[in-house]
Amino acid sequence: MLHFLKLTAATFTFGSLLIGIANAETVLRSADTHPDGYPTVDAVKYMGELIKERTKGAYSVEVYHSAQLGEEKDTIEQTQAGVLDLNRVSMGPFNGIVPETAVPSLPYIFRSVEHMRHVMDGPIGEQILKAFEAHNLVGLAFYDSGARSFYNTKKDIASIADLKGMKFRVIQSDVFVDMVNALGANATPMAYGEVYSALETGVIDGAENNWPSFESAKHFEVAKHYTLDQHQIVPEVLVMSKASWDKLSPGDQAIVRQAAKDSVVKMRELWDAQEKKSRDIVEQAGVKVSEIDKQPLIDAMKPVYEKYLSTPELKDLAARIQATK
Ligand code: GTR
Repeated sequence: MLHFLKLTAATFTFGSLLIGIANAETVLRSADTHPDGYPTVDAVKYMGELIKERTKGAYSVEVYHSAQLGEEKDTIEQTQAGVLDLNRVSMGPFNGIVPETAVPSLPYIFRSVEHMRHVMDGPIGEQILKAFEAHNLVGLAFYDSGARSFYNTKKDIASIADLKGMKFRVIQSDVFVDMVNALGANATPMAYGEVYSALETGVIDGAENNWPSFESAKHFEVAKHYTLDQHQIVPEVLVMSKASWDKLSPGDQAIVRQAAKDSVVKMRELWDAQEKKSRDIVEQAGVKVSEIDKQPLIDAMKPVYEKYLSTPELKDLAARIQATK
């Protein structure tokens, strides 16, 4: 009785606290390779706040940034195995797992970041998110990653011929490997966390990425030549482990899905600002940016398209992306 009275008093006095105790909070663990403050990290944190608010404290999200839980290939496996609840990664490392992700990863498939946003926000994006389900994952949302371009420690690159024989690190994906090799350069697939020292020691001549990654991973300290070839506009993806998803009630699943979608809007604001900031930082640090005629690079991608658009379904997906205004 006394206990009951105490509890009742606590309900009045510490109502919100009691809700927290009654609905013991479940913390969803999320991985990201980028440092704290990077747009993807902040967007997932923002999603976590929305989830916490909308589930009345039953669920929250903890982002393990800076590759604390491992490199992307490892965290993908952990998410598939249900060891990790959420994961924000590039689509690149998914290319060998979810064949549909190879299509938006194809070089020059998107005409611009606006085109990519439009495609991924529509039915094509939904179709690709759904494709993760066959691989023990639930696709929640796509984030931005701007355009990826080559950078190197050796020289300014003014034409496709200058790329010949150069060694570039790429994401651990055959699409990326084939792209670099089709340009006459040599691809070295490697985990993101190893790139800085590989550039510094000369194991590779260069790598390729967007402005915020080039800047935040400090690659610009060693690679002073950036070529604006913008070969890929590969979206980032936020996935949930199917095992973690199945533990949620249908109502909470809807909350998580919506919070992920809402975080996309926030992410894009953060992204647009970060791209400008990062480009300024690297240019001020002495990085030389050069333009290049993209057409020869686009032409060189024909065999890569043929290889990855290997089924009528994948061909159709590519055609629908290209036909989207
Ligand atoms: C970044 C992307 C990361 C990671 C990295 C890489 O643009 O945001 O998730 O994939 O590229 O090149 O490994």
